[in-house]
Amino acid sequence: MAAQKLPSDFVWGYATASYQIEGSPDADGRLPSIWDTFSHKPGTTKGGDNGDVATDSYRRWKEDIALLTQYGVKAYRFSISWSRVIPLGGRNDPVNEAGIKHYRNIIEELLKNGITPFVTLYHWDLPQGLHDRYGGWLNKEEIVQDYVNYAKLCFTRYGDLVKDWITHNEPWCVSVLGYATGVFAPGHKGNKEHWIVGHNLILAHAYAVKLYRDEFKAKQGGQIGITLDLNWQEPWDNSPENVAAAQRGIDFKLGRFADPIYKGRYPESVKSIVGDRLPEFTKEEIAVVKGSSDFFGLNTYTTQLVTEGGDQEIQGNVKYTFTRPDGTQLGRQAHVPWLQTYPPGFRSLLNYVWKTYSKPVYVTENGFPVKDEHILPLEQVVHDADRVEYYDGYLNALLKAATEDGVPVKSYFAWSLLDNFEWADGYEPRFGVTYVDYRTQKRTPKESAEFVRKWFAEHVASS
Ligand code: GBH
Repeated sequence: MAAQKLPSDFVWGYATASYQIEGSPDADGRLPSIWDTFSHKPGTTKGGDNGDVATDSYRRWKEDIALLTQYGVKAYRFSISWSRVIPLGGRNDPVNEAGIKHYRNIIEELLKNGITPFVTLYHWDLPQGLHDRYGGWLNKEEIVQDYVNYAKLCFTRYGDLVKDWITHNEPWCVSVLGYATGVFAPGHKGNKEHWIVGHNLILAHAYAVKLYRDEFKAKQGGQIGITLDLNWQEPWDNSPENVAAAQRGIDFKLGRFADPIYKGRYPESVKSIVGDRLPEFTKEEIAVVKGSSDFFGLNTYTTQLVTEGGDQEIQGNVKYTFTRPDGTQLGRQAHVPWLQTYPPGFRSLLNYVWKTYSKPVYVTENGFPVKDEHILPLEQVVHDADRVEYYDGYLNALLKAATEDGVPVKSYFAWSLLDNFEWADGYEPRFGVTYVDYRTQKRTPKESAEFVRKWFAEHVASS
């Protein structure tokens, strides 16, 4: 029997995000986003790094698309910098034609090369103007209208060519890391604001989807959804407390966004712990929120072993570890402390998402930063065996979920096309299948790029 394959319409490629690759923060009328402000504040990022230059992709975008072509991809997921197309951000602020043209050029060049654009509207770079004017994501009345206005501009200007839209990337990171732990922009801390921000992100998403469905979908024929993040949470052992803890951990990380969007309500475990700090949806709002995603966009990198206990409300009062009961580690350690390679967890997660939310699953990010890659000589960096091992494991887990378990997985976007600005961790962790020399901006493919190309050539059925 021939090996099982993914269907011929399976979509694969690489993902990036505007602030992590573009640089040129002042070019052609762009104004600052909250990430410009945050990363320029001392003590916020490793080594004081910021996105001022990044991979210089605002200027080198054609070179980047040539890499995508060389890597044989079918699709490319990138995000639009809101601050380039509406520099001050708001519905009564001027739109910036130069910024609009930039993404139009990229979209046209992708299509010319047979690459399908998957466009993320919001990958964390809120125009600073909106944060200053009314508190940004904290202000429901204003931010929902301004976000919908921004989305409308994108649908209007690009929707003839773009058929796959993602409203938000990882609202958990925006709310929890931005407003609870404060390690991401805008750097707020506390246990109340992040529930408000998360709630407003859901509403902004839902009203943008409603607009797309009411005014664009029939004519443009595309789809629109949201990307949520979850690293699989596996009970540390099969004790009932730890099994329950893992589910509660999943509710706090994923369910707090996915349950309203796919089922029309917050999880009970979240409601009972958070109480009246959790905002409520009105009847009209929840009617818009429920069912507001055509697919399930999923970013995932690793698996955590979960035990009951701890006082971290943001993670549902559970504890995470990579150390198994027998003292061994779950998998290979990446450069970042939060990531170990564990393909079976990916397969479990894909099954969980499909079983729980019954939507086709688009994997929109998955990848691995090799330990110490930033200090290795280039001759060694290009032999990125640990990254190849990771993709080999995760892609075969996806294949099994799709062909043996029957999960309708529709896409796989590896993170990332290039090494890039890894937020608060600066330029040290390198997630790219392409090495970037940050002094010269020279791009060099690593072996993983060829591995991924070949894997899909062999595992997607020909049409
Ligand atoms: C994704 O975030 C992002 O979408 C992408 O931009 C990013 O470059 C990529 O993954 C790789 O990280 O403060 O304890 O949460 C993944 C979520 C958020 C996981 C930050 C690690 C840092 C540790 N990441 N988090 S913590």
